[in-house]
Amino acid sequence: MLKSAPSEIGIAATAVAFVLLGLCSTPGRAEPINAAEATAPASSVFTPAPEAFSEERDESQSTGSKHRGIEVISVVGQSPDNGAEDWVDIRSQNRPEGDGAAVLRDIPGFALIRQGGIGSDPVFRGLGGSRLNVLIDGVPYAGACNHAMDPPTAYVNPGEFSELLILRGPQSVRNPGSITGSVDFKRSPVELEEPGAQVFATGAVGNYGLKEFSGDVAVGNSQGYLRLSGGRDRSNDYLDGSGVPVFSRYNRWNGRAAVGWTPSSDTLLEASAEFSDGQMANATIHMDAVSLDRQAVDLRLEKHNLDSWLEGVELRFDYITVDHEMDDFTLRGLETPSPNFTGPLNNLIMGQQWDDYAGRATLFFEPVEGFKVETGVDVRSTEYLARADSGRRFYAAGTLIEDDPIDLASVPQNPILHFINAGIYAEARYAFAEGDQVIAGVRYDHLETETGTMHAAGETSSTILSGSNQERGQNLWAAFLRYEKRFRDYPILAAISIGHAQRPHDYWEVYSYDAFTLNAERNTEIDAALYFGGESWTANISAFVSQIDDFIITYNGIEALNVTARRAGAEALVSYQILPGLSANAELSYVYADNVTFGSPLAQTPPLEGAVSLFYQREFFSLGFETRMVAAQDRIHLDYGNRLGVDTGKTPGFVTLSADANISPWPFFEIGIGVDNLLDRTYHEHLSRRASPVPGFPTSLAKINEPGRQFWIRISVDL
Ligand SMILES: [Cu+2]
Repeated sequence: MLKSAPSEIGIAATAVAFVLLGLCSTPGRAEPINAAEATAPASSVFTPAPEAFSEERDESQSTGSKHRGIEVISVVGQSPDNGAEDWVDIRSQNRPEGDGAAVLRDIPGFALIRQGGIGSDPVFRGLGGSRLNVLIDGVPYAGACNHAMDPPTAYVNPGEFSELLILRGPQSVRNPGSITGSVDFKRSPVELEEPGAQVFATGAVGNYGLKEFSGDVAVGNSQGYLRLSGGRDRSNDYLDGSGVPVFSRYNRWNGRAAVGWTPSSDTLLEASAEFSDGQMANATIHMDAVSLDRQAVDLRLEKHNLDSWLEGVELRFDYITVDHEMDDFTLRGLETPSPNFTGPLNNLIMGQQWDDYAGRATLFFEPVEGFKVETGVDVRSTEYLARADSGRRFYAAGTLIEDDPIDLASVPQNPILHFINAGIYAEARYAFAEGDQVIAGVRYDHLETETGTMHAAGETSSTILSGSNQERGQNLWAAFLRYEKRFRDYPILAAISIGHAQRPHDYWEVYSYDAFTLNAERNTEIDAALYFGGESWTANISAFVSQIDDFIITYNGIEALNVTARRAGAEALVSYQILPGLSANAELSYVYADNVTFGSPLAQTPPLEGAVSLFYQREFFSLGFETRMVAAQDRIHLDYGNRLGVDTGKTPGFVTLSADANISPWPFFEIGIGVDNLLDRTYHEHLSRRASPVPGFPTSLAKINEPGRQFWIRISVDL
């Protein structure tokens, strides 16, 4: 309907002109104000202060500005703690949620690698997998599938989480191996002074049979609570912009129960259990996820305000087990032989189990005012087991004469890999002048890797991997130093840091790429960030340069090797309040990366990307409009990549449009309607995985095309 190029260019040009008009008309209009006094108008997608964020949430949300569906929140006016940590309000996202990766997609610097309708791999500044630490409410997550069908974000049902903490680069040592940074999906704390309830529920429907529901209910009083949360999502196969179906159907559910005891306002003892499962069609390999059966237990004790010098103590224990199965017949159906067919038809099922035990103890000190220390120890045991079975049906002239059915349950689990990691760290921050602080940390980990007998191709081959039946101990270090300055006469917060982090081989590299002997990656990175919060203008700009020694790359899908990588890049988000209630936002992110060892571009680097959006809000009504512009990527290294994907060719650029409208007649209720890919463009992301043939689906696709035009409606209730 709206498929003609002129209309697309016209709309995009109007949006760009709108922003440029704003850029040109008010040079230097942002009159310097005292940073401490900058409140509501000082806005950015991110806020750097978690404590202030929770307490001042209502005020900071009233800025009336959104970018790509995420609430724009005051930054410079917040409390000076934790300056370079970025916080995002997940609950402000007024669109279908998908999983955790879909939340990250809208944040500058993040890209997704799609493999179907859900379960995309998040990538930050071109690096994903275990180079991006993903935590779910403080618990580090990995995944069970050796094809990475279940990245950590696949275990996030966004409706249950309220905030997202983003750390760029190796700027924290709370967790090991933060090569490109970390993200932590946080649940909202239960705060019930009087007997009562906290309720958040959301539901969305959309094209392609999309149905989502999630809820989070806590009942209790000042002494404790019971919290129940969970959700259910499903979708049929989507169509790309040309109407071609992409094998991408999924359904999944999760449920969690938590009991909390809060005998005082600074004490929390909580126990929780979570269950989830799902099925996901996968358009990138010859199998689909048919089971992702997870059970998780979390126990935590938090006690704060203990003493004048000992601020608090936190103890955590976590257990996660995932039983994953993937096969080539449940979702795509058994192959039907032609009437005269004679011969065998084979089927395959693979199972992988991931068992994770993690414990940590953290102490918080404030020996003198302005000097805060956090120190902790953590131990984590991660074990993988695998098995596979094949079935065979033999036909003579189209008639089944022999059937050897699949029976995975009768195949014993093979313990293939066991990691045990013990770490100790300390982070300290010293505020030596109003708003100025130095933050530093150091961390040491000892990792033991023990392998069993690992067979190639996920236990389907008799070939034994060279890394089998071995033991290896590695000592790994991380450290960083950051300086933050809040200017007194200008609403500016600036930060610069140098950091180092080391990451050993992960499960996927050891098992799928036989990379047991590879060296650990060592990233040394300089990061800079600048937040500006004027009356009309706000900006959030971050940049980095990095060298990664012994960076692990893959070749041709079977081999992995260490190289030297150099990267530099930046993300910028600029927002301008054109009129009361009307704001424009512009965003840009870029990474330039080289494989120094090969003298080539670093494979799997995302292209230059920008977005321009307009947001209008009047009383209980709001409208948003966005243009996303992605440049072509011709800096490739053919057949090289990482465990998530390889470069298969250059990718053209594209432009997509989306729009949404929201009505919130009462503060606790919101209904939104929207359309993504408004012009029904056919396109794929550069980091898309290679498409795999699926019976009954067009075989012409080389890469996984993104969904075509999709309408959606979403209702949310927050009591
Ligand atoms: Cu799998």
